[in-house]
Amino acid sequence: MSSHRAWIGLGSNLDDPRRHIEQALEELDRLPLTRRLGASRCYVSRPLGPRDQPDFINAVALLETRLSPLALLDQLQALEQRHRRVRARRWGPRTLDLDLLLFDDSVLSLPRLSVPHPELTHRAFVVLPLLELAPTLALPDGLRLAGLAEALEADGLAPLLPTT
Ligand code: ROI
Repeated sequence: MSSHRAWIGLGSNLDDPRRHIEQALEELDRLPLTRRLGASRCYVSRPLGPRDQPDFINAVALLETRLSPLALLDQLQALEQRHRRVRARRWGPRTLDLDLLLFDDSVLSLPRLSVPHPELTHRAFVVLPLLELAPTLALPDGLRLAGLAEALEADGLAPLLPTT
């Protein structure tokens, strides 16, 4: 079975968000047939969508996995459930959101899964953590993420200082 590189976006804005993100980063490393190769810092970001909700903590992780994209998606959704994710309303607050952002250079358009993540290029809280980990990263169509960063920078995003 060949191994793949998968980029995961993490987000949380409920119930001690930083703890959810840090715990999820460890859990990603324990998924079957998977190890975590890296993670960005945690960033605090203003909510996109409805503004009457707490700020988010966002981060990005790079995995090496021998799971297929859909098997990985199943694992990510099970992990979200273990954090008692509740989908009270569309674009509302959540304890843990895990998005499969990129999977090798795959382009997938399946009922359950679109890769690259369709909103990826519009979201500073995804693009800037990705660039922190991989400054030369490009999308399957060749678009370099570094070229997007400037337009997104005014977006209310700041890295958190590490806790000791
Ligand atoms: N806003 C921010 N800043 N970060 C997120 O992870 C995030 N996730 C979402 C919505 C509600 C769209 N807004 C977000 O799903």
